[in-house]
Amino acid sequence: MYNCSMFKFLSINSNYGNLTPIEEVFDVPFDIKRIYYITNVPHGVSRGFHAHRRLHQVLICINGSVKIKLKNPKEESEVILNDSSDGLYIGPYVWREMYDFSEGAILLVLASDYYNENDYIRNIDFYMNEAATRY
Ligand code: T46
Repeated sequence: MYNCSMFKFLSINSNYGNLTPIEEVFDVPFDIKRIYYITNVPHGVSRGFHAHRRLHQVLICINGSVKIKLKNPKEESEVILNDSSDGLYIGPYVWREMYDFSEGAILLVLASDYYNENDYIRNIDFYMNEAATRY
C-alpha cells in the first residue's frame, strides 16, 4: 500500500534469548527523534483513528499481537503484527487504526520527529479531503 511497507529486522537468537538491534538510517529510513510504546490496552479498545501530515513511523509489536488497519482515499488494508522482528513503516497521509490488542501486547513506535499535535489529522472526513490530491 502507498507509503506503507513491512521491514524485517535482524533477530539474533541464541540459547539465552533473542536480540533485535535497530539502527536509524540503516534499518529504518529516517533519523529517530522519538520513541514511545503503548501497553495495557483493554480488551476491545481501538486506538489511532488519525493520519500524520509529515511524520514517518515504524510500529513494532515487541510482545503479543495487534492488528492495524491502514487507509487512504483509494486503498484499505490490514496488517497483523505478531513478531518482534517485524516493523510496519507508515509514512505521511496514511490513516491508521490499531485494534485487537492481545493480552500483554506492547506496541513500540519509532518516530521521525518530536510530538506535535498540529501534525495530526484526527477527523476522517478532513483526512479524505486533504489526502485526495495525493493519491
Ligand atoms: C500513531 C499511533 C501508532 C504525547 O503527549 N506524546 C506522544 O509522543 C504521543 C505519541 C502522544 N501523546 C499524547 C497525545 C494524547 O493526549 O498521548 C495521548 C494519546 O495519544 P493518541 O491518542 O494520539 O494515541 P494513539 O495510540 O491513538 O496514537 C499513537 C500516536 O499518537 C500516533 O502518532 O501513529 O500511536
